[in-house]
Amino acid sequence: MFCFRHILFAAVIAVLSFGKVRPYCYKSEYPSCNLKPSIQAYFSESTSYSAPHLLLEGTLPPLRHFTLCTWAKAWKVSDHGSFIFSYNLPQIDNELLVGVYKVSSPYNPPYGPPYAKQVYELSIHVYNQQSRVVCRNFVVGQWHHLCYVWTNVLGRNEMYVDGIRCVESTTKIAVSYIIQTAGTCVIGQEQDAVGGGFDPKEAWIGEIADLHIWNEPLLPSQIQYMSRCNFCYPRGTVFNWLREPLIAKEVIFSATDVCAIDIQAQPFQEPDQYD
Ligand SMILES: [Ca+2]
Repeated sequence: MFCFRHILFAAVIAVLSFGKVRPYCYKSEYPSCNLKPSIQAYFSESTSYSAPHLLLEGTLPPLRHFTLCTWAKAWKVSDHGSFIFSYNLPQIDNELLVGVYKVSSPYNPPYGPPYAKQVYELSIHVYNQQSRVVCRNFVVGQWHHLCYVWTNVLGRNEMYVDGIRCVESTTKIAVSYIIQTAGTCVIGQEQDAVGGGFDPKEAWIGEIADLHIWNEPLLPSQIQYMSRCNFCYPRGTVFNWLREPLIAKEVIFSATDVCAIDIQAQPFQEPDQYD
């Protein structure tokens, strides 16, 4: 016959068992586990000045800080910049813009011998002020987890490839600025007008999956965690991939192979950043 003590004991056992089988989470306040990236968007090379792109129907709230993270595979990167996410206001070009640049000149690092491989830079614009930084583990034709972090506190910003911060110093931008709301978000093209003014030389050519934006600077440990495909991390607080209404023009959606391998069976290995 059950009594209160039996019920309490069963409840304790149930809680302990549940704790054992739950996937590992970065923090207990992030209960959204098993959110494996499922859909990727493919942006083909185009000579058109209007496509391909995703136009979001929503806007961003005012932002004193942000973190934008996405999985991205580039098939070609331009020395004009290949842009992933563009946010424009009628009166302000490049209110928030992130992308990747091909460095056209030979790269001489501040220490060590000249770098022989093709080098790429990640780039953030806020309020049309730009910060670029060399990220030596970025490679064309491979999936990478890219993160862009900016705060208006002294205009600090950081960029990450596969959970590793691009180590050279960045330019402080948009000190004390608050990114304005009521702008227009475009994925895969760089706006020079609201919702348009695209240039094919600045388009993203490749795949994008699981793009999220948070209204806070995430910690390096959180970013590294996300880059490891543990499928249990906070979703974007101000933009959540394919959860917002959008208009797609000449973009091909398909199931993604990002994080297709169970990372628990494939221990994470840091890319060799200094080879
Ligand atoms: Ca622009």
